[in-house]
Amino acid sequence: MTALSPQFLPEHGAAVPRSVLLPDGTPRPGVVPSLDDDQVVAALELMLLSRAFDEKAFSLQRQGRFGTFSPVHGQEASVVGSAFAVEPGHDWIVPQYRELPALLRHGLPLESFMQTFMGDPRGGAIPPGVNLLPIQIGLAAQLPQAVGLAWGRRLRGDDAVVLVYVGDGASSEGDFHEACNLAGVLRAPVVFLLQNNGWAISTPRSRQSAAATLAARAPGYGFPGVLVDGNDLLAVHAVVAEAVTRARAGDGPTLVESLTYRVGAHNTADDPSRYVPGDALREWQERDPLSRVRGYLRARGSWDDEREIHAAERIRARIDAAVRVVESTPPPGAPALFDHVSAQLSDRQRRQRADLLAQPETT
Ligand SMILES: Cc1ncc(C[n+]2csc(CCOP(=O)(O)OP(=O)(O)O)c2C)c(N)n1
Repeated sequence: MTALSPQFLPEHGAAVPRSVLLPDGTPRPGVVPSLDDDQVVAALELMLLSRAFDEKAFSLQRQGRFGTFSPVHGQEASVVGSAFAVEPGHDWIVPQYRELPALLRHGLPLESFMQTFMGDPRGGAIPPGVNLLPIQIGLAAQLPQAVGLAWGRRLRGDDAVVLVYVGDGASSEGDFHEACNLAGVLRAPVVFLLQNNGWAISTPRSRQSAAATLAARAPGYGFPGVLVDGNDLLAVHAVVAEAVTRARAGDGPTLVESLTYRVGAHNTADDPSRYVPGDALREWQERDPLSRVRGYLRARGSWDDEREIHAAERIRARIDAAVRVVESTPPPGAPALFDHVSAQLSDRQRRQRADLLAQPETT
């Protein structure tokens, strides 16, 4: 039995993805995990934080205290497993917009992320030494930037690797092709983590591409494509770690297709019950990535109910503290709209800023 059998993947074709853990968390015979127990515990706590934050963000959004947010629910193993394969402070992460736990792992304060969604543009400032690009809403625009960043680091003589996230829908954009093509030609040290979560809002994967798998596109660009069970933390970590090793050694890019499922809504403005079939949703709910890691750790004596309760308490306290900090921070004032937009303001922008400052109600 494989961890992700083809019958669970009606719209993904019959290719069998790489897996390490069976759905109950039992390792496949002969597979050596690429993370030790302390690391898996840290990864599980980050997955739990992400799940709790999804709920909090929905609640705050419904109260008018938070903007439009895209939850990670169902994709935690895909995001966290990949993020654990790159080194914070040395490697780079270039997100799409559904990767909060990867950003936290790489050093972004939760408060900064929240500020962005609570209308404070200062949240977009990434602290020095935190190797992240901002979240990207314009689909696939992050990909050419990631390739440029990777190639730039290589030209400067360091061995940093860039991990860039992209959705199945965004992979139909021209920027995806251009980025992969250039990365292959340059042998840029970049790992494309394509999160195939089955949907691009209400457009199913089957309408994105006639290819049996999205990973199958990679050889056309001259580099490997790997299909992995995206609900299997240890499989995602192992596959991305191998791709990072290749990239660091100068052997070029890898396209990793992480097969997962968007169990929740596209975002806080979406109603998936109008288009996601109930039976597919139920099948994927049973494949919960958190339960699989819990099962694995419990069998090794590294997780139990008490640890779960303590982790939940710590997480709740951390999220509540972040909400308090952001909500008690005085707003920056309207002229902040002009800060950090470009290195130097144009004459027109300077005039607009002065006009804004001249208005009595502007703080
Ligand atoms: C260039 C562009 N076109 C359209 C949109 C509107 N849009 C926002 S999210 C989205 C779906 C993206 O799906 P996918 O890349 O699979 O990522 P997911 O949201 O499923 O994680 C679309 C069409 C956009 N943001 N940018």
